[in-house]
Amino acid sequence: MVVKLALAKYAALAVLIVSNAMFSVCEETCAGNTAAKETESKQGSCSCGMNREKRDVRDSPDDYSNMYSFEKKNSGESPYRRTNHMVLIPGGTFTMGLDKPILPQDGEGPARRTTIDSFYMDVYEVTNAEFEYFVNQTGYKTEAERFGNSFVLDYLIPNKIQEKITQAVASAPWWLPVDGADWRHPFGPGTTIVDRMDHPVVHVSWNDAVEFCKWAGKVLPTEAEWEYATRGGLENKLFPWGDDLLPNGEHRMNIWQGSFPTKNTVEDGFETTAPVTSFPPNKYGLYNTVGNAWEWVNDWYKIQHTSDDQLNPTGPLHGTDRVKKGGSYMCHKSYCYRYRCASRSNNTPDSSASNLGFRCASQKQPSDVPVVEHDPKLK
Ligand SMILES: [Ca+2]
Ligand SMILES: [Ca+2]
Repeated sequence: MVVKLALAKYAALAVLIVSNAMFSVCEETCAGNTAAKETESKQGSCSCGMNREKRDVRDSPDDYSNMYSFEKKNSGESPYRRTNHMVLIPGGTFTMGLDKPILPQDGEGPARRTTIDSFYMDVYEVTNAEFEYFVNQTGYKTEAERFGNSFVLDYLIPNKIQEKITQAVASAPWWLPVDGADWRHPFGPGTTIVDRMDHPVVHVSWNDAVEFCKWAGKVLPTEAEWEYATRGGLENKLFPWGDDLLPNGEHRMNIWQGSFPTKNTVEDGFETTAPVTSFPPNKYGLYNTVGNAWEWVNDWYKIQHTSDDQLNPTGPLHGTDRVKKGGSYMCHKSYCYRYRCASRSNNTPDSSASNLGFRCASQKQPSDVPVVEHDPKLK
């Protein structure tokens, strides 16, 4: 029987044990602080609940990669149109974070002037096609595949699968761990990516994302790089195109319309993930930074920041969770107002879910990767 404890959502110890203790919730983000209590009562659940138990967190991706020796299984070309393009993000100084944070419990503030050197950023979220190409070449198995499960929104799980699930998460009862859910089976066994090869890959952990970027000759962006690139040269705007959610009445990203988590009216055209080429790009030519899939960035997560000026910040030296940015198709303002440039959330590096993906960056001119030009008028 599926156990859902919505009434216990904000219990002090937000750990629900049904059959065995495999999962815990991120108490810090869900519990928040007293100053943020009112906001927090409506927020803080969209990303929690899908942290794995912190039994397998490693301090260094190098430690992790030692577990694998990639085999060159297939050196053929990808049968799909490649979407590994990058764009040069011109260096500059911007205001990172907010002096009046909308979700203070997430560490959105304070604002700090932050200078970023020029770097290259993937134009698109990494797609299923690109990830399959990586897997075909290397034989890589994701953590969800090795753990044997991953988190899926209950609304999207076929009934036959849902009936067998015996665990849920107190802070976010709509997240269910599904045996056999992984990047090839985004909603569980029997589901497929064949009709969504140009959608963002999901069910990839931070560790998986690092391994992909390494294979591609790239790295994960820092949080500051991600936010700088997402803002597209606009200062202090909520979204990559400005402050208006629906400029000229048009949807500009893939989030949730309706009533979360039970009714999605799909006014933006997409119930789950969308092709990574959907919606207009920002002024740096980047697509779907906000919405569609959450995106891992390199930094460890903390919620306290200095207001001092920053130069190419790389985040804390240590931590337990990694930062993710941009929100996803599951975000609704009432529960997860995190589809803004300054929004942030966190998960343990081995966590995975049906709305969490990534894109890569590079500090140097990437080799063997197409670099596209953004409109020079928009510098
Ligand atoms: Ca949508
Ligand atoms: Ca995104």
